[in-house]
Order: sequence, then structure tokens, then C-alpha cells
Amino acid sequence: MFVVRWILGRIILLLNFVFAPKKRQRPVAEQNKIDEQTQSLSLYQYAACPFCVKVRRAIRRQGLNIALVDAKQAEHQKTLTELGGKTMVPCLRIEEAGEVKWMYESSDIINYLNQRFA
Ligand SMILES: N[C@@H](CCC(=O)N[C@@H](CS)C(=O)NCC(=O)O)C(=O)O
Repeated sequence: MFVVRWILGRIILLLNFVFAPKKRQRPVAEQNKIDEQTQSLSLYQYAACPFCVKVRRAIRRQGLNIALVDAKQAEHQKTLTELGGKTMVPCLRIEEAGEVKWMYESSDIINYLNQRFA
């Protein structure tokens, strides 16, 4: 089972690479403003998880620079589980006005990003 999952993961990564979506381009000043806002966001994810790939593709389409956190690493997994409440990925960590929110569900994350950075 592990081998099958590993192979499927590599296929997903390959397809994602070959069919990478076009990155949105903005005027420099506008992009700088957005970059300031996305500094308070980070995406807890696994490289080959299909739901994470879906979110990363949406992030690229929107031309957002959001830090990716490898939730396979023990320290990050611990943070995600203890503070977010679940080990599930993808999870978007949102820091706003000193408060931290943890958003799970790939579709919710994409909707949030599309609405905020449309
Ligand atoms: N409905 C979720 C599914 C996410 C999901 O199943 N993620 C898997 C990795 S591909 C996971 O984190 N499984 C471990 C867990 O649920 O604790 C979404 O769309 O984000």
C-alpha cells in the first residue's frame, strides 16, 4: 500500500509539474502590497497530497507568495495538531490582528484566497 501511494504521489507531482498553471502577474507595487498581506499566511501541507497540490495550484494561479510548511516534519506536525486541532492537511494558518486561525479543507482555503485576493 505504501508503494502504491508513493507511486501515485510521484505521478501527481509529475503531472503538476508538466501542467503547471500560469502564475498571475501583477504590477510590482500591487504585488508588493499583496506580498505584505500574505506574510501572515502559511500553508501546512504535504508535497504529494492531491488536496495540497490543488491548493498550491490555486495559490500559483493567484500569484500569491505563501510560505509552505512541510507537515511531515515532526515539529510542524506537532504544531498543526496542537494548535490547529487536527493533523489533516492542507491547513492554512492565518494570522490576523494578533489572532491565529487554522483553516482546513482545500475548497474552503481556495475560496478564502480567491475572495481575499481577487
Ligand atoms: N477534505 C479534505 C481532505 C484532506 C485530506 O484527506 N488530507 C489527507 C492527506 S492527502 C490527510 O491529511 N490525512 C491525514 C488526516 O486526515 O489526519 C480537503 O479537501 O482538504
